[in-house]
Amino acid sequence: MRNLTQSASGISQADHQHHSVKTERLQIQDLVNLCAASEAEPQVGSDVIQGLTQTPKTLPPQYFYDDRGSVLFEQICELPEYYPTRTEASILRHYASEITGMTGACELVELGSGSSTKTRLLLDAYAAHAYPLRYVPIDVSAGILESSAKQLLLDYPSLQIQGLVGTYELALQQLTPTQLPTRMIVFLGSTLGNFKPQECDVFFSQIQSALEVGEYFLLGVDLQKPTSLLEDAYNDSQGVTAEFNLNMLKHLNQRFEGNFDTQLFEHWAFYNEPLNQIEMHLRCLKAHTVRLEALDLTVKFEAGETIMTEISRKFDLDVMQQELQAKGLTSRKVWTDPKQWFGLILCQL
Ligand code: AVI
Repeated sequence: MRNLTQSASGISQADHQHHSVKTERLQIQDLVNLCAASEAEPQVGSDVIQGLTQTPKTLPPQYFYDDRGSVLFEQICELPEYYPTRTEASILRHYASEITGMTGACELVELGSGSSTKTRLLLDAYAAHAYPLRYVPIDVSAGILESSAKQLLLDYPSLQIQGLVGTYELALQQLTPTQLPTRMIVFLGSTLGNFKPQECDVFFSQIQSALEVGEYFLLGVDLQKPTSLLEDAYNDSQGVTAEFNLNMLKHLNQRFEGNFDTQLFEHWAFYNEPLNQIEMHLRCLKAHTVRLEALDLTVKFEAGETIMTEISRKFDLDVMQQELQAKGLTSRKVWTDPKQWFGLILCQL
């Protein structure tokens, strides 16, 4: 893979045009700009055009995560109603030593690394086994990836980090062979739940292709539970989830020269029981027209019309293990919390 920086010489360097950074222990490569430059991704915004011109309207959830959206998501994770983050963290706290003991010395690759908070539990466990520490965080937000990586370097003096800014698909294709005995791709937070079944299938195939035989995949999944608990988690009393949802429109304005007025939309989230999924929408309050100049797109909205911005599927552990097995990913062990609200599955190719 092409490296965007010139030389290391032990001094921090930043190439602001490409957001790439390199020091002796930290390297960050911006796959988004690499690909835009090589025209590997010529259709930027075509997903927005497609989503807003169909009925009912949709927008892809990846547009939540500009720098502001990533900060809001971190706030969601701290909310009293939003149980997934703390439940998954409690499982990791209990079982990180067992998980890392099962993999042995291992490079950690994390998809959607964000603030890397839960990853620390795994890094601590690898450090406790006196294993070398190598971490490959992958995130679409350069800002959060860089700031988290720098903090990790301060806290783990022997840690080596190779960050990748880009989509999971791009990053998984770019993984170079690990220098450690094995590798574990980690996908926490039940972000898998934001994929439609067909996308999930494609994603598992990408994981399978990125791993060598014997390497690991650690998956965190939110489990099915009573509707009221689920709906509270996506309709928090402080309105952070509502702001997170509406921020997508601000992101589109900034990214595609748009004129969405967030005052003309409201947050709406509910649990679709037959499909076992939370659905998040933006509901239009008044008929109006929106223009996205950079996409040469004009969109008409009726009062009451909705844009679906996210699904968040809730899983069954047995079914999930069967789906993983169908891709050659054999479940080695499963851990849950006492209420069985969340599950962690360790699989091996
Ligand atoms: C990132 N993902 C797993 C979150 C979820 O719960 O589906 C995103 C989120 N949307 C609203 N709150 C949190």
